[in-house]
Amino acid sequence: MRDVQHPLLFECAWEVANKVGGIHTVLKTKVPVTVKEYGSRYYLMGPLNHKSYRVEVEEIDIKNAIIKEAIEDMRRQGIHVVHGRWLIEGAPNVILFDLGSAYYKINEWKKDLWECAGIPTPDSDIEMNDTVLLGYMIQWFLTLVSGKTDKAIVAHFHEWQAGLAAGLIKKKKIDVATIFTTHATLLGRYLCAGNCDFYNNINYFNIDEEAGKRGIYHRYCVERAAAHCADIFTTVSDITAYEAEHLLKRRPDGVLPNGLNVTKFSAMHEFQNLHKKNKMKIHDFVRGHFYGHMNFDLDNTLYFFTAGRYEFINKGIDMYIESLGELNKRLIACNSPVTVVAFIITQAKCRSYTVETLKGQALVKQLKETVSEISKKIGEKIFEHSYRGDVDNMEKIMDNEDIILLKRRILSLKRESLPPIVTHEMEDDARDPVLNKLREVQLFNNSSDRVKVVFHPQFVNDSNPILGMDYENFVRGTNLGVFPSYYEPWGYTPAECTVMGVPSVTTNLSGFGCFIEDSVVKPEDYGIYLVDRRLKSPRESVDQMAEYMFNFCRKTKRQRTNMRNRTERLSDILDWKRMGVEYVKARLCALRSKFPESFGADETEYIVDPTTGKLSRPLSIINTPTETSTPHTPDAFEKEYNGYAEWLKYKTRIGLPADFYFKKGSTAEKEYFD
Ligand code: 1S3
Repeated sequence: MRDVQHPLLFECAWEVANKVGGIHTVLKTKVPVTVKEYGSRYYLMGPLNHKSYRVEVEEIDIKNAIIKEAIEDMRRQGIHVVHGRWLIEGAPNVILFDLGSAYYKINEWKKDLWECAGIPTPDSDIEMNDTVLLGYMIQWFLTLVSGKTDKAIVAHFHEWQAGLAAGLIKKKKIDVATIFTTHATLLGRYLCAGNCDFYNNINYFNIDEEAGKRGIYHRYCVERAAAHCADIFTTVSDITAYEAEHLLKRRPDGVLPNGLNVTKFSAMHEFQNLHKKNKMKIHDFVRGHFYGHMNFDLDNTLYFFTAGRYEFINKGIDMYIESLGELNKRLIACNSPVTVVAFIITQAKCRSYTVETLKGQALVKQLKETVSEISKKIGEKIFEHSYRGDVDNMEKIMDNEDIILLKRRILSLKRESLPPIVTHEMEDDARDPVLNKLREVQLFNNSSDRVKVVFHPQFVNDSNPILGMDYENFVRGTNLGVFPSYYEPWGYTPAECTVMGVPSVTTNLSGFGCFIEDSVVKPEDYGIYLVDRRLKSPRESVDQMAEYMFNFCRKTKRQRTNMRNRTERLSDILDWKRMGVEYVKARLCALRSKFPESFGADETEYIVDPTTGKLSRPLSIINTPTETSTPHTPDAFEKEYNGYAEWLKYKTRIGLPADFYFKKGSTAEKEYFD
């Protein structure tokens, strides 16, 4: 019998110590709570990224004898494995496999995959080859470890690239409990990006054919196999669970929503100060970008932005631009004193900054320097005159040459052309979807426009020569994040805005949007605006969004400050300390499913409730509430439940703070105690 009280946990993903997208954020921010629960029994595994691993990982000697033996076994067969600590909060163990070092086995493994699972692997798909290499290496390693330990092992795989190993473990009957979490489905992403009416047709797609048409049939096979072979199959949101049920043909056993590692500032006003400070920096950029056309008042300017992968339709960039066009008309019509500068931040095909962009920043910098030199000189002169009591010559205080210099600077700030829309040279300006949409809605940064646009086709970071801010500080300086996604399994961007106290727009087709709709009575009051993209036509959704934005523009400064306070208050519900509980449940279910004999009889009744399809309770020792009323304080809350002491012990074990309690009446609370 395996020791299920002290299991080893291996979490495997392509993005371990290797930043690509959202899964990296999931892993990195979740580490502290998982390390608290598993300590040195927790390992993250993924491919070795030669470019970044030296700064991401500190190589250390392997203390655990079993892990060491397994790694050495593999090394003896020519496999390059890096073992160390990932240099992030929580400093977890990481094991990274150098895919290249196993390339000599690729044909053997591809043949095996075909023979044991009927999954084809076309040579032309390099990502698929890498998936095979990673999957087989992980399976090889876990086979070695499980043969040497009597501890139960849980292997948690994220996304199809890592998921191949889940299928292999099942096929090869390795004694490891597996969880597969998909953060999207391959086909769902492709279908939505193709501008189809995805959700209304989800029942009718001929899946194999659709995957084949897009050249991803083999990848789809891996994803589907992982979903079916894992002991526990999960997704990140209800909406993706629905999609997975239809496209992967297994109903997920549970949903593991994404959390964040929330840093609370000790003083409430601190995040408000950060907003002011960073907004000033954005003002500096705007002064440079709009030089010669600064007919708007920065005190009455609001910054909106959208950011994310360049998936024009999936991420709703199309709808964002259309609504901005609409907002522009409304602000002009009511003669609003407000100007909106709307940023689009993504990673599109582009070259360097345009000369015009760099020139604008340089001119403003020169003017600033000139003014500051002249002010210094004037200050000194005023002091000298005042000190001598010479009040008669005060008016001659500014030298002629200074006046000429200043005039030159002022003249150089004039320009004939309109301020640019895009900050960079685009590789294909004529066919770029953002630029074309802006042309279509005629947002050209005209002086009369109340909505100005800045398309920054590269992600921002603090070494950026024109904005000079990292993403977090940029977000803090803005007023509204706008993410009207059509395809968004979770969507970290609005969640990140929330924990920074920045209001945002999201949709009821995004995992995060649905989660907020489920957990908060009136999200709008907390600065989270939900656009209905389920039941409304695209035109109606655009109108709804324009209306939200227009109303936002009509708020006073004070109202916006209050709203930021309320938005920030929601961050608690997004904290991993709370969200991580779902991962705890999934692991327990996987262990029970794989090793039923290691659990007491009362704990093996069911793994997944066959009627609801939901995961069973993680610990049977916690009984149902004695009363239906839900108390407000943690103490009263916990005392009303039988098994109060057990709940406390459980919280300590998984590292939840003593004052942790579920939100009154929340879905999480109900699921936990029902
Ligand atoms: C996916 O990344 P994406 O932006 O391609 O995974 C993320 C993490 O779970 C999720 O937030 C996002 O919605 C998915 O789409």
